[in-house]
Amino acid sequence: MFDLKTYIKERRDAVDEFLRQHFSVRFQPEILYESMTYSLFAGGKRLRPILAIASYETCGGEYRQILPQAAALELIHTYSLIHDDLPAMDNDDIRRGKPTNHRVFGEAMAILAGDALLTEAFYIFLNSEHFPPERLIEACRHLADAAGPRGMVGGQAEDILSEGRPPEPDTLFFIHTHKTGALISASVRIGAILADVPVHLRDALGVFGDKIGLAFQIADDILDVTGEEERMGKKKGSDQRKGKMTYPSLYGIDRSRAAAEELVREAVGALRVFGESATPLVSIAQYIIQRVE
Ligand code: GRG
Repeated sequence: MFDLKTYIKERRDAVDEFLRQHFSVRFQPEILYESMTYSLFAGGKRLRPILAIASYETCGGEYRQILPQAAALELIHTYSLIHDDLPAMDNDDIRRGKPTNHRVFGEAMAILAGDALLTEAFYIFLNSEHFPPERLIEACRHLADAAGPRGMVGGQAEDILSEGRPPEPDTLFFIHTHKTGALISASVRIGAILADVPVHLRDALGVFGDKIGLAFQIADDILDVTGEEERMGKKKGSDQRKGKMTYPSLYGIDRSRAAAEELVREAVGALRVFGESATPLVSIAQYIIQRVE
């Protein structure tokens, strides 16, 4: 019987071990190193690396081979959280249950820690001998596209521009699919690209990634209204305080929940072609809408 908890723990430990190994070599200035590793090892779920690994395994790969690329995704995610918490953006004091990076290291160092995590991610991603260069470049191009202006940064920009405006379906969809969905979807796609599966299988995983990316952010919107602060490691109600466009603000909690569930059903449907080998991805998709943190 497949056990999601054990599956996640094993892969999460492997990603953490890779990251610890990589950051065992300290660098100067010491404070930059401390600032980067403070947020990186603050207790994130490692969802994006685990998705890349699960996608790669669904395509028949051995997960240790993709650890550098999976770890790189976590660096990009962590950079985005550090910058998102800055006073000029969401101005948050608590993240992952701890004071935010700029509250500990100051704004300048938090900005630089984010910049450094973003660039180091590409160093780690490409500094791997397991995959043929052309495959690695294709996956890396995909990652850059998802993290940059046509992906996460574009979504974050629209999120900030939309603060205080009445919620509106197209803008809300744009924000969620770009700000959060793009990197989640890219994590799944990168697993498929590196495993070098035929286009129809890649496309199936692409559909899965797009749908769970949006479902994840809808679940996050719902948690911001209904979640337990202690388990989430942050204050709830912040979306409403900041006048953010969210699914609950436009559709209410029940319709938002139904939308997330429908997206996960469609996502799981797209994986039928893989049969049993997609079991971990299917379980992760279901966990995404049931999670409490
Ligand atoms: C600053 C360029 C830039 C982008 C920021 C990801 C993002 C874009 C903002 C984060 C704002 C936010 C809290 C969004 C909600 C969904 C989300 C991405 C939550 C954090 O991801 P988890 O739950 O966090 O995977 P952990 O801590 O487990 O890694």
